[in-house]
Amino acid sequence: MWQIKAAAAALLLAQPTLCQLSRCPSGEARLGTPSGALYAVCEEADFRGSTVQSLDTVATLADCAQACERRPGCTRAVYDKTKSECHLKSSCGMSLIAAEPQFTTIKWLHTFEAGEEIGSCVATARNITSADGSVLATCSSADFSGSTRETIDGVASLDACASECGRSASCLRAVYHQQASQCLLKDDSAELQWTFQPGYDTVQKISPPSGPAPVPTPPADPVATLGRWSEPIKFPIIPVAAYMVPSGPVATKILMFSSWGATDFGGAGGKTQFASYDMSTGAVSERTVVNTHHDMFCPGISALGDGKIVISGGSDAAAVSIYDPATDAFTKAPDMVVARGYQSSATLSDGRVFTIGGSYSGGKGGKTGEVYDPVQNKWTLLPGTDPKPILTTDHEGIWREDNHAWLFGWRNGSVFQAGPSKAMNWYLTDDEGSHVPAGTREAEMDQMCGINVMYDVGKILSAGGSQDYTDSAASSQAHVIEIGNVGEEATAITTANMHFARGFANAVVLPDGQVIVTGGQKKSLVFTDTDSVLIPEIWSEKTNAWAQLAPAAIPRNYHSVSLLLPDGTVFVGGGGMCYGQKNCDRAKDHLDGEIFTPPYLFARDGTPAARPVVKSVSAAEATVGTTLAVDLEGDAEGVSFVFVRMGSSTHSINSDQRRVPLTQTQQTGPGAYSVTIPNDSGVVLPGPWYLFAMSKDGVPSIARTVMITPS
Ligand SMILES: *[C@@H]1O[C@H](CO)[C@@H](O)[C@H](O)[C@H]1NC(C)=O
Ligand SMILES: *[C@@H]1O[C@H](CO)[C@@H](O)[C@H](O)[C@H]1NC(C)=O
Ligand SMILES: *[C@@H]1O[C@H](CO)[C@@H](O)[C@H](O)[C@H]1NC(C)=O
Ligand SMILES: [Cu+2]
Repeated sequence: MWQIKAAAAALLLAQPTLCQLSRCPSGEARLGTPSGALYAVCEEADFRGSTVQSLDTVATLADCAQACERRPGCTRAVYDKTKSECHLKSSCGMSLIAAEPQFTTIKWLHTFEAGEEIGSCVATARNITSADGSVLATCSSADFSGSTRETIDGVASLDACASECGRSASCLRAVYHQQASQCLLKDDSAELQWTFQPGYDTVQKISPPSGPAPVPTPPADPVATLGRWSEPIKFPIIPVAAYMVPSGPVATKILMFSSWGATDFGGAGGKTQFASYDMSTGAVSERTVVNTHHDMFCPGISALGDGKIVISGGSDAAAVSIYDPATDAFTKAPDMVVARGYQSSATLSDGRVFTIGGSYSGGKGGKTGEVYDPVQNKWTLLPGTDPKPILTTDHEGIWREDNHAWLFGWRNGSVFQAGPSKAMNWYLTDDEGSHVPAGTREAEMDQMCGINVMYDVGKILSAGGSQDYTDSAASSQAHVIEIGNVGEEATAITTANMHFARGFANAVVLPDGQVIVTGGQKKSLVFTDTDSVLIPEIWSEKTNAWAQLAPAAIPRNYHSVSLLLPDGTVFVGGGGMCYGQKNCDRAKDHLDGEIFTPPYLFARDGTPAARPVVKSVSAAEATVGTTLAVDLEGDAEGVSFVFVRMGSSTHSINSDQRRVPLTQTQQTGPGAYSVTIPNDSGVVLPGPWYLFAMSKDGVPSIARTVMITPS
């Protein structure tokens, strides 16, 4: 017996070290292709996970990158230089591991468009020593946009253009235009912009160094503009829904759930598979919640003023479960008056929870609103909250038309419904309840499963979605919706379109007010990964524009989630759950997540940005209108503060998150601030909030948890 064990142990020891890596140990290098695709390169590493295509006689790593670029959906590959093989990897079940020296991994980072500014050479770079002895660095597929001092015609090659610049003492930079055989000696101006431009090559004199430094600002590391993704994190279930566990002083745990099965749903299963992820330790655990007899697939989720989470309806359509973060336990609440699935719910200014719609489950049509009062532990139907005004038009009918309303709790117990219907409405929850039209979003279509988030007080960004729930081309349209007094018309103004149409995408508001949209597909088609958009986009009110970020590794479409984490990063996970569907393809089940570190957490050179550090907050619980004393490390001048409500996410709905800048702030000493919470429970809703300190450069601290109790 002992001998067998020893033999097994020896065998294990003999395995090559396959240790999983969270990032490249040797430091990532960059590799660009002539058509503008930029890859991160890691030496002596491999991707564990299935290979979708192996190519042999691939001469160089650059050829391997181009092979990946040509294959739709390829974002990662491994090059084996001893065998000259290129292995294109599938996006499922990948992890970065240490490997023998002959293996090199490449990971797609970005594809530059013509005219887009570059911080380092994307395609081939080499050094040329010109006839007069000066050394010039060349970069292909690049241009310096900016004024030209002299145009020399009839120049046969890039090398000849380099010689022209080399022998002119005043030339620091030049551009070679291949088609026109022209060498353009550029003005020595700091305004020159280095851009990606096929058909052009640039030269820059690097010696003798003459005059001012050739490049006006040091090149930015791509992570400083694109952000960076973690390696995928595996879970025992598909995170179809997820929420932050409100705990203090800093939240560390995400709870996520699927249905009665880890990857399977159908019928009323009477239980739910949960998993948790602890960010502080990386620990993943698994549990089955049976005591509430509730299959929580497709529910409404809302946080209460004491941090408990109300999960209502879904596959067991009348059932309600309440999660208590203090005990990590679930209890059964009374059934809803109306059974529902795919309704959404919103916390109200007085601490109650409103829900409406949800014909997917528990019978079709007539899904009038109702409220849950946590004090009385009771649901009350509001007969005056007719769901008809929120209906979309869907080729599958009412079953889909009252799903996933975009609900925002507001002043005086009201709820603003911003979509997905073009019609917007106010729902009032006093007495029998009532509703008031709030205007129309001028949109090309209803935006079912579009994103919607209150990124500032009374300001909502919405985007994407599709006319019909499924089998429907998605929209790239985006709106800024502003609300004021309860019952008044809202204004909805179109902002820039996203670069990609997206159905089933997710959105997170960052503490600086920018919104990151991840995932989604160009045509909404449930349980598929066709036309997936791997590239996230970030929107800012200041620029009114969207910028593309580093692509994720894994498609995140129907049944995916996103959450803002207390360290200012973004958790994205899930997608799939096709059990029982026609042509169910299990390759589309994503039992994993990824964490995105946005550009604001990087300095220009790619190192971590300096964050303010919160040492203490005077209270872990507060009511609106009160003042918190916040102590920061060091002198910490010019710091501002912001509240972001902790999120819950499923089916592109996150009615818990919202951002409120804390403008009544005073510095009271070195690193000491007094921060007053706006005295408005319709804005600062009851429930768990992240308190972020923001440096004057816009870098967030790690957030402290502050529970806003109903006043
Ligand atoms: C060109 O020369 C510079 C300065 O010696 C060096 O840093 C750089 O790596 C060289 N580039 C290439 C592509 O060889
Ligand atoms: C709140 O709503 C009730 C009923 O609609 C109304 O009577 C009351 O004046 C409102 N209060 C405020 C502060 O708007
Ligand atoms: C907040 O406003 C309410 C009335 O709207 C008022 O009664 C209360 O005193 C205010 N609280 C603070 C701290 O200003
Ligand atoms: Cu669903």
